[in-house]
Amino acid sequence: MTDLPHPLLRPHGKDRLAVLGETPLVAETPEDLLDDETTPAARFFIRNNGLLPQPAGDAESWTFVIDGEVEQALRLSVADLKNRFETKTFRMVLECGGNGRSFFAPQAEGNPWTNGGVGCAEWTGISLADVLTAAGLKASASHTAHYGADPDKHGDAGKPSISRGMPLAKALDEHTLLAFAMNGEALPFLHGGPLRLVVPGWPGSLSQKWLTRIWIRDREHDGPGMTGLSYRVPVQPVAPGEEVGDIPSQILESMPVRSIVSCPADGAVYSAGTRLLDLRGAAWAGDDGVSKVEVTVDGGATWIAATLTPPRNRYDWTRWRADLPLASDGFYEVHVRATDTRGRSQPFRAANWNPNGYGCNVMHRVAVRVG
Ligand SMILES: Nc1nc2c(c(=O)[nH]1)N[C@H]1C(S)=C(S)[C@@H](COP(=O)(O)O)O[C@H]1N2
Ligand SMILES: [Mo]
Repeated sequence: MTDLPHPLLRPHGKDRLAVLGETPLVAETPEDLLDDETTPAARFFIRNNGLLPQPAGDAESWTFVIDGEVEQALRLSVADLKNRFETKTFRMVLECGGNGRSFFAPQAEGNPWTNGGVGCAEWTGISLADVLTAAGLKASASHTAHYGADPDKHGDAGKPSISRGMPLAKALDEHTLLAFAMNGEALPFLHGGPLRLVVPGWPGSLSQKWLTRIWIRDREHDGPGMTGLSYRVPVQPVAPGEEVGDIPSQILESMPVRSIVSCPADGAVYSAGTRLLDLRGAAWAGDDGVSKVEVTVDGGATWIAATLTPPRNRYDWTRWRADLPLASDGFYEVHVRATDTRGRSQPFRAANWNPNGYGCNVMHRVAVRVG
């Protein structure tokens, strides 16, 4: 890891993210760059499945349609959204469904995310629910299907790079936003500006960027990213590396509980005689809340409870800090684990291996040296 941003990221004003793929452009945020309470756009991870679309000339006149199982199809511009609906701002976690994938053994298919396919930004926009109400849902409406302006990875503008969808219940959650601003600024192009969906707590792939269409369907959507092994996990545990063959699979919905240490960075060195470490980080848990965060320096023999900052709103992450007393100089391995409001925590070793490597929430580890 160098200190300079990657040449492909510099034009977008990005900090030193780790590039996992150049075409499509994919980059994750090192854990120690997730030390801000609100992740700045410059430090927010990037995940593209296709090429970048043409940037919009005028953001206010960007339009998208809502059609399908609605009483009245609507075509709305960003200006229409701002004028006709109530604007809301929530700070919410967006996390790639494959975050943590690189910790699976054997290596699962796909981008080798460590812990940095995640960020927590303030998103401003309109509740999708309000626009669906304006269009009027037919009794047959059951799922959404999302489309964006980006061409697929071969440059074919006729083929969606990705097109996912969700059950109506998730679409009607007021936190599911049609977002046009991030951290108080117009939504950056790289993050889907002028308009994107933000579907917090579920795989980031639902949060369609450069949004052009929401098709309301009478069944689960079957676009690219919905079928085969995409965003699906086997309904029963499989052996690591096993061919899943005919084992049925289910779509990944709420993301599992996860936590990171954002300070110190892995490999940090403290001066001899340091007897107290100030540890801090973040924790989040899909649709659920975080009930506790704990750290250990003895491989789990003893745990120290962290102090939590309450989230601002549902889907916000929980920032934590912990004072770690040290008996002597030496080498310390810190592991952090969070527990969600349903009592589920994180494993020391990646569990629930699946072919495309979703939902790995193994504990984050940082090693530090004192003296
Ligand atoms: N149009 C479009 N939207 C998209 C994608 C994409 O490739 N094209 N990638 C999805 C995935 S897999 C993720 S994890 C998030 C990443 O959002 P970000 O790049 O703003 O971090 O966008 C989602 N929305
Ligand atoms: Mo993703």
